[in-house]
Amino acid sequence: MINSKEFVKTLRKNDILFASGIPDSMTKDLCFEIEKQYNNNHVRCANEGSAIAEAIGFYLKKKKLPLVYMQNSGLGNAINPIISLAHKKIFNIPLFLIIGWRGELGKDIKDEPQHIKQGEVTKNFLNNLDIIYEIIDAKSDFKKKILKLKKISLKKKRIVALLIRKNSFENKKNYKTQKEKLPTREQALKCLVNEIPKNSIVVSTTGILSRELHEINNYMKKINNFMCVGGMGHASSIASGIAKNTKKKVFCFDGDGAFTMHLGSLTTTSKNKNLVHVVFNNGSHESVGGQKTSSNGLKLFKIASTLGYNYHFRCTKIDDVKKLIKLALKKIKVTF
Ligand SMILES: Cc1ncc(C[n+]2csc(CCOP(=O)(O)OP(=O)(O)O)c2C)c(N)n1
Repeated sequence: MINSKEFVKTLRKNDILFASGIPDSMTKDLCFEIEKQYNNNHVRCANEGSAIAEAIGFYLKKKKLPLVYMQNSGLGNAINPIISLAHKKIFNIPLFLIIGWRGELGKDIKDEPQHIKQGEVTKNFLNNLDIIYEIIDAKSDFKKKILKLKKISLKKKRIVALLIRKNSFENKKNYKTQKEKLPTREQALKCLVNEIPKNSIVVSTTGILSRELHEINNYMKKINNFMCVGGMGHASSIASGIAKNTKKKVFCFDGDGAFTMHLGSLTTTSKNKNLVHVVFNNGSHESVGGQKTSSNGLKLFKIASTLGYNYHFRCTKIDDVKKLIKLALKKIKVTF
């Protein structure tokens, strides 16, 4: 397996001195190492499109090759600035991408349904985008591949990528970013499910939250749940689409990373009087390793208020979760 420290050192030795991205579970150790070694030259982004844009900005000013890391599910967000800006037929901006290849199926490799189609089309995506790529696995000579791609990228001003297979990197560390002593997400979920009416519609976010909620609902048999297993950041808009077509209260259980990913959509979700939007703010992308979110430290309820939510509360204790969800159930305006 590849040692992340060595890998990032190699990137830096190759004069790749800026990094931006969104973390991925397959490369979690690598993502932490990038944060550590790039330090002030690393930007935690809201979504993969912004990560590409930050890198474009870096290149415009420094004329040096930037690094952008993401999971292949993030390619959807990244494609717009890639194909409409950085591509060789427009501004010809060299970028070095690292892409975690979820959904690559093989003899011994399985993955979740939301990754399968994406995994199948990832190589075609890269080909169609004219991105020159190399595949990395646990045994790859990564130093050679990084050097080769760097040379091509700078010489031809091309976007290049390393497509990372499952189990290529050592993923050894168990990180915790949460400072406050908060209840667990599972405790808070149980409390919410307990308090809301039977058959409530709940749209839940991408990652472990949906899995936990699914398990809770398996024995409580209480809610009508749509799990937004892919399309990270769109759970609240799906809830909004449902809320417009029912008089019942509709709940969205969101993560802070997902909430931040398409934050602008709050300007439309906040227009539903019957929406109750709950964000589990652990300051991190916990489902993929616990890397800090770009919104870490911000007061999300204030953002929600500015973007149109009439009632907005923050709570840190289970008793308050209980009190506030009871209150939210009585409100006839949009609640965060
Ligand atoms: C577009 C996209 N980018 C990245 C991912 C990988 N991913 C899955 S869950 C997750 C973290 C979500 O973080 P947050 O919303 O804060 O919830 P938490 O994991 O902390 O519960 C990420 C980055 C993805 N599924 N889709």
